[in-house]
Amino acid sequence: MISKPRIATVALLVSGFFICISGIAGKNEATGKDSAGSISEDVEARRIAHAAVNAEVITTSTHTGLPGEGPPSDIVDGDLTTRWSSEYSAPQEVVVNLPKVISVKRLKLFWERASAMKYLVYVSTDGKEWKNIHLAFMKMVNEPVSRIDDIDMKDVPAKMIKLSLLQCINPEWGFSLYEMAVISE
Ligand SMILES: [Ca+2]
Repeated sequence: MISKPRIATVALLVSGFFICISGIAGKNEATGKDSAGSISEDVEARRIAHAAVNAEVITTSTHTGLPGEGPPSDIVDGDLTTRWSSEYSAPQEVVVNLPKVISVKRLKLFWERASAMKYLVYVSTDGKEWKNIHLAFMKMVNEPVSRIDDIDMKDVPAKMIKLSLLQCINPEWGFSLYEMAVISE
């Protein structure tokens, strides 16, 4: 008669302890300390809609094998957490082939820290004649960091957009892009 309530009390205390532990784990997720919880939220927030999503991409090389390094299609998958990496040499090229000719207002390049210090942007409506739109030449920086280049494309008509990547910020690296967002409106 006496022992049963004691067992029940112990069981309550034990279950209370586990509830407490799971409560702490839940708090960690909410504050971003739990990786599984915070990553899914970031992925949701870090998507971008643009005119080149799922377009064909051709690159002169691809390096995979290290964490995060992905195929050329990662350049236009609309996901700011996936990225393409070239072989660790320069120069390299990226060509995005849109489904049709569109008027390109802006180009947003989301670079990983292996960014291009010097590069050219070309456009073409037929893949034969190329027009140079932009030359970027960055100042040397001490600490390579990821960055976004927002380029005014002046509503140029384009079906193909080519990045001619001439010089990496670190000569021992290649180039790595999270996304090449093509903005048409
Ligand atoms: Ca991506």
